[in-house]
Amino acid sequence: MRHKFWETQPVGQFEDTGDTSLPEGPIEPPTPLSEVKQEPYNLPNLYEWITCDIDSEETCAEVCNLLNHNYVEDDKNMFRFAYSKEFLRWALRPPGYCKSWHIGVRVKSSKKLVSFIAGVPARIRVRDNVVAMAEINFLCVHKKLRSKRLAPVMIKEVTRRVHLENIWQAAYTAGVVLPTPISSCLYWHRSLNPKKLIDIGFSRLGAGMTMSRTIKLYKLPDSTSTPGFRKMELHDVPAVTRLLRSYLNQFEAAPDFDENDVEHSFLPKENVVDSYVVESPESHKITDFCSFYSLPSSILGNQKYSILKAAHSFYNVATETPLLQLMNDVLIVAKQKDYDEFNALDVMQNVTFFEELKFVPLDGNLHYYLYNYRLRNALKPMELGLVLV
Ligand code: NHW
Ligand code: MG
Repeated sequence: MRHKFWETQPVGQFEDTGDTSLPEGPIEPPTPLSEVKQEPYNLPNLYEWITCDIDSEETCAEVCNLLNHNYVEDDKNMFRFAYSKEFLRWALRPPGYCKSWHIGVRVKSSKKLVSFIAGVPARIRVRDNVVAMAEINFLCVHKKLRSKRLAPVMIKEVTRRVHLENIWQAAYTAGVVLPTPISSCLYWHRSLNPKKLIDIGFSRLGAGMTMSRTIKLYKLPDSTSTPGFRKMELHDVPAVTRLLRSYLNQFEAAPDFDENDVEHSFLPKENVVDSYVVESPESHKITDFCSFYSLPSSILGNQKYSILKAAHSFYNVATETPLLQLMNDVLIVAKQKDYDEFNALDVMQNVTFFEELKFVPLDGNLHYYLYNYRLRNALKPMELGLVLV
């Protein structure tokens, strides 16, 4: 398949796959800042660029509204991601975030928001190198403007604005195959509320299973089992940062978190992100950590239910508690918080608990990409220590 846009970009090209003579690292060197294009790319005449002020209640609601009607759907168009304003604010304002990387396109006459793309800064270690990157997310073009080559303009504009901050690499994920994934991962899913999931057509009764046997199969204990398992608090930030840094070291690509990042990304926020630690009852040391973020979907065209509450596994570190037991406790708290399902990618050590904890694979991959950074060969999901929201 030809990729008229992506073939022009500094990304791994399909024909170079397996060419071990090419070096790892940046594909193109940085351009002198004075040579970075100063004006925005051209848009068709009816449209204009805006920088979206996510602090503004009104603008944040507009972005949410665009995404909630036009963002990612499943392949049968039964569900569509439904981001909350609180979630967007959290995802788009990490330490050091850049307002100019929150980019919208409006219709000049009506001021209607019709497209969005966002970047946030992140330090990502790839093998031995910590690289300043942008994480790109929330690329969305209104359904009525699809297939008109607006997406490449959005991507070029965010690239330009990232370059203006002297950053030359980016990381992103997508369900579609583009040149060229650094890794291709699978989502696994664990039913928490099987009756609802079956009622809305998300899952089906297994062969020879009744509803009551299914409910029994997925039943979880009422309370967690690990002594010292509790919600993460502000004073845990240094200990959690140490746990994460030493754990993530083993992966080929992973974020380089500092305490500011950890406070922002993991301190619990109602309906956005939840994190738990295990504090040893004897030594009071923080020995284990686990977290998930909240990403509901709208259920399209169902009379009885409108929202599917999904928890997504984020980062987990087990040093004393077995990972399986820690994740079982996470499932228990997710169930207590009324989530309908729990999702996890097959990254890091997640495959070690999937079967035992009754996860099943979903169809469709999530592909990881780097912009302007070549890897000699694709990574196995278990070599990847990176989860983007
Ligand atoms: S993935 C979620 C993307 N969003 C959705 O799926 C929402 C629903 N879909 C849409 O809104 C997470 C549209 O279908 C979109 C495409 C906007 C997806 N990534 O305008 P045209 C992210 O947000 C290429 C990258 O006609 P359209 C990550 C496609 O291959 N490229 O299509 C975002 C083709 O190029 P090709 C994608 O359907 C990462 C061209 O766009 C893509 O009206 C962005 C067609 O454009 C995707 N998900 O709009 C990259 N989907 O070469 C960041 C399609 O094949 C790179 N395309 O001809 C780094 C930048 C920063 C660098 C800094 C140094
Ligand atoms: Mg288009």
